[in-house]
Amino acid sequence: DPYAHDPMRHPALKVNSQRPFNAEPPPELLTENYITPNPIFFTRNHLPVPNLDPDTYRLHIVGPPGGQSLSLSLCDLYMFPKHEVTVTLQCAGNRRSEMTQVKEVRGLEWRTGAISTARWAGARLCDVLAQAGHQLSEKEAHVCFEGLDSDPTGTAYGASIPLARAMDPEAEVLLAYEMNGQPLPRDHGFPVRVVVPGVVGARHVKWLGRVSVEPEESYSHWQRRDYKGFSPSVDWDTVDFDSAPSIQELPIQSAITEPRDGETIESGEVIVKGYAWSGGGRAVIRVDVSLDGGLTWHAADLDAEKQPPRKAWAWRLWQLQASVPAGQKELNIVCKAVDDSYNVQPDTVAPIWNLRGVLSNAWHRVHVHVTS
Ligand code: MTE
Ligand code: MO
Repeated sequence: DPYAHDPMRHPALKVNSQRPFNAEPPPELLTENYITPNPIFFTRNHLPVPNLDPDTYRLHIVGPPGGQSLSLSLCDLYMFPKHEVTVTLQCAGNRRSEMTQVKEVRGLEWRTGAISTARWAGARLCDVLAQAGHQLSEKEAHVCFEGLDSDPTGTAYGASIPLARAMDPEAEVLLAYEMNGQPLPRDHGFPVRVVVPGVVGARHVKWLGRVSVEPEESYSHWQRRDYKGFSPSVDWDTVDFDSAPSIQELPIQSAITEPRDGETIESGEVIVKGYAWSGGGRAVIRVDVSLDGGLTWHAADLDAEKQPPRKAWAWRLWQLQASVPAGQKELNIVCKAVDDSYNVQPDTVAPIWNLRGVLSNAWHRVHVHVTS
């Protein structure tokens, strides 16, 4: 059993698949803290978790022609300036289960919890690439990452990002060795993972083994044959994966975490809670909440966390306190967020349905019963 040496997991996690391990925190735990505690941070593994020895671990950085390849130990990596940044990581498949309700899709049935936030620390990728002699001048280039997890044929998890993002110090791409002040937990990439602020989870390669600069995107399955969006009319017989760009920055997203769908609440007052986040460093400027299915709207209170302009890498938690008139039998609670480019979420799922169930960001709806 290649999964026999997987780590222990927190019992509160909702498991979507045991082997490989995929799990999300229950919604009310997810928004209890701005920073997600490591043990309940959602986990998305495609393969068994590798068991890596930090003393013999080496990160291979392929140098440019005429440059210098590097083989970095953990101690070598600690010698680079340590950079810290709070980043929300979201899987492209977050909220896929809502797409399944429209029509069958292929993928794990994530609810609203394939998203979490941590304070990451490590070396900046741009500093490490510069040390190897890489420069931004390489046109149309991509930085390819390979994990040390692999399938029975020896194929490793891989992904890539554009070199321009990797080399931009303001993009804050990290080779992270700490998560919330602790060494990375094994499920989250121990000892080193990539963190690409504002970009889909799939590019944040865990158990990082190799970094190279290439003229083309990574040839990995997950870069080329997965994590792409298509029209609702495209099916598995007609899909042409080469016709769509790989997902990098994610669209505006929000979801309600409390109350739960189907819950019974008391009349008088309701507190609605949730999260909102947008890709590419775009800040969330507003979250609208409706209690009547979208006829009328209230602006939710956003948390007071700082959102640096163009570098709003982390989510905003929000809440709305509203009165529920006596006699009201039910509430159709809806939320939708707006980012600082005034991007909005689509109102329904069907027009954004796609065969892989990615990019599911329609208005989130929760139905509750009211007792008096
Ligand atoms: N890196 C490796 N090496 N193997 C993987 O399976 N999964 C990716 C990414 N990096 C993956 C990986 C995907 S799809 C996501 S969403 C994130 O890791 C999840 O990171 P997490 O498990 O720390 O939440
Ligand atoms: Mo993912």
